[in-house]
Amino acid sequence: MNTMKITRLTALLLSVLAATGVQSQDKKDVTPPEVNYQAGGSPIRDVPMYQSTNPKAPPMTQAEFDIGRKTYFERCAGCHGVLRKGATGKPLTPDITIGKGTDYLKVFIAYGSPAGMPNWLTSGEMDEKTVDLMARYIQQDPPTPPEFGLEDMKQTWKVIVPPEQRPTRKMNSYNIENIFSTTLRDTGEVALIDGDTKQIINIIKTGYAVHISRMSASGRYLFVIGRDAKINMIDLWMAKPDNVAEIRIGLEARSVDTSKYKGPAGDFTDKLAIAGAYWPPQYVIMKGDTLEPLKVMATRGMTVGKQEYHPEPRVASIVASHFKPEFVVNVKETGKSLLVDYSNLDALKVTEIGSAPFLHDGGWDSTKRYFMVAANQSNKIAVIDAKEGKLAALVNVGTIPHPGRGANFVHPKFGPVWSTGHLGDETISLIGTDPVKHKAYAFKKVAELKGQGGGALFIKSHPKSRHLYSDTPLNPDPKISQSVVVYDIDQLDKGYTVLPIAEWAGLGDDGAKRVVQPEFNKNGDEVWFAVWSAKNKQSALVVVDDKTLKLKTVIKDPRLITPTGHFNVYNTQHDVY
Ligand code: DHE
Repeated sequence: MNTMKITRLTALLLSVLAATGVQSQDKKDVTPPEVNYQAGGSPIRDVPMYQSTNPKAPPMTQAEFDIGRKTYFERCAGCHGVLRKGATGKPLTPDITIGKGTDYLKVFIAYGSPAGMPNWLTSGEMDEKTVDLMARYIQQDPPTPPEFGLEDMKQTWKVIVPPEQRPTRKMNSYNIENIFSTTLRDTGEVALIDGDTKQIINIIKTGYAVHISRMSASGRYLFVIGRDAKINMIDLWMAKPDNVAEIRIGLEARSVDTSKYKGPAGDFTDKLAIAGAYWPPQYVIMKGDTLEPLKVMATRGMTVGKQEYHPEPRVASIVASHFKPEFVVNVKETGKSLLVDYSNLDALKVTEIGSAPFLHDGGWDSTKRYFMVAANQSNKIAVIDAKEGKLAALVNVGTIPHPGRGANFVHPKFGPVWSTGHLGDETISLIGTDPVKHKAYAFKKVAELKGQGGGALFIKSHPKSRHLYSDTPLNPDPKISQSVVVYDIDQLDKGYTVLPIAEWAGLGDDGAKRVVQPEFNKNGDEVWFAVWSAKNKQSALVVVDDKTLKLKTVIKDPRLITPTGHFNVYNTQHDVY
C-alpha cells in the first residue's frame, strides 16, 4: 500500500474515531493477548448455513461470500458472536453496518481500534483485497448455522464398547490415579501419560482442537471435549485405556463434567455427564456410562443487569456440585450461573444466579462449597455458594481475570485463599475463602502479588506444596511467555523466582514455545508444564521438582504435537488445585 493511501485512510480513521467516540460506552478495552486468545477460530466455518440476501448490502459473488464466511468464523466470531449480535466485541448486524458503509468499515478492519479491534491489514494478517471483502461481507445478513437437537446428537452417538462388554476390574497395572491426560490441540488427540514412568500409554483420537479433560467421580472414566463439540469417553480400566463411547452435542463447545454428588438425595457417582455448547447455545445431560443424550436445555435469554435478550449465550465452565445433585453451568454472555438439579430430569429445576458478564473459567475453593468464576470482561470474580444456592459475593480483581480453575492455599495471615492471574495485567489477586475462621477476609480481595507481566492463563498450587506457580503464555515478550514464576507461600513479600521452562526443554532457538498450565502429580511433589510449539515444531513436557524447583525430567516424543492443557487423574477427579 502506498503512503498516499495510508495517509488518506489514516485521516478517515481519525474522523471515524472522532465521530464515534471510538469505544461503545459499555465495552471495555481489550488487550492484544486477549484478542489473540479469543480469535481462536471456530469449527462452525465449514457447516452449511441458511443465507438470505439483503438488497441494501453491497454486491458480493457467492465465491466472495464463502471466503468472507470462512474468514469471519476463523477470525471474528470469537469476539463478535456467531450471529454477529456482539459478545466481547461490538455487534456487526446489517442494521448497523450498512449505515456505516464500506469505506468506514474498511478503516476499522485495516487499522483496528483502541477498544481492542485488531489491525488486520497493518499486522499483515489480511491483504487489502480481504479487508475490502470483509467490509462488504459484514453488511450482508449473517448466515445462521443450524440448530442441533437430540435427534442430531443421536446420529453422531456411538457406543464403541457397551458397558456389559467392559472390564469388571482394572485390567492394567498402571497407577491410574497418577495418569496425565494431555491435550494435543492441533492433532485432535489426547496423550495418556504414566505419571510414574513418564511413558506414553496411548495416543487417543478425540475431537477437533480438543480443549479439556475431566474425570468421572469414581476415577474410572475420562471425558474429553473438542471445539467441534465431540465428547470422547475413555475407560482407564482397559488393558490399554481407549475410547468406549463418543457423541457430538452441538457444533462448537468447550466444557464437559460428570455428576459427583453422593448423599441423602442419592448416589450419582458416574451416573450422568454434562456438556455445554457455544453453538447452539445449550447444555446437554447424558447417561454417564454410554453418553446417551437425555436432556437438552437452551441458554438463550435475558442478560443480567440490563435484562436484554441475547440470542447466543455460550456455555463456558461447568462443574459438578459436591453438596447437592446439581451442575453449576456458567453462561458467558448473560452473566448467569445456573444450578441445574439433575435428580429428576423429567421435572428439571434450575436456579438462576445472576452476577456479571462474561462468565468464563473458574474453580472451587478448598472446601468445594464456593465456586469462584471469572466474569472476565467485568474484571470480577463471582462467588457462587453451592450449598445455599446463591451469590455469596462479586469481588473486584485485576484486568481480565483468567484463573483456569485457580489455586487454593493457606495464606499465613488471611487463612485459606483462592487466587487468579490476569490476561490484562501482571497481578495475581488473592481472595479470602473462609467465612468461619477468617470472616473479615472472606470473599474480599485480600492481597495482590506482582508477576512478570500480563498474558497469564493458569495458576496452580497443591495442599502438600508451599509453592504457587503462574504461567504467562500470552505475554508478547518471549522471555516471559517461555518461563513461569513461582512464589514461596510463606514468604510472598519476597517476590517470585523465574523458572526458564522452555529453555530447560532444550528445543532450540526458533518457534513460540509458550509454556502452559502448571499441573501437579498426585503426590503433590512434581509440577508438569507443556511447552507448546507450532504444529510443525517439536514440543515437550517439562517436569519440575516442587521441593527444589529444579528440572526433574523432560518428556519429548514426536507424537506430542501442540500439547496445551494436561490433567492429572486424581487431582481432576477430586478438584485438587
Ligand atoms: Fe480454553 C478451559 C474457552 C482458548 C486452554 N477454556 C476453558 C474453559 C472455557 C474455555 C469455557 C472452561 C472449561 C471448564 O472448566 O468447564 N478457551 C476458551 C475460549 O473460548 C478461548 C478463549 C478461545 C477459543 O477459540 O477456544 C480459549 N484455551 C484457549 C487456548 O488458546 C488454550 C490456551 C489452548 C488450547 O488448548 O486451545 C486453552 N482452556 C484451556 C485449558 C483449559 C481451558 C488448558 C482448562 C483449564 C483447567 O485447569 O481446567
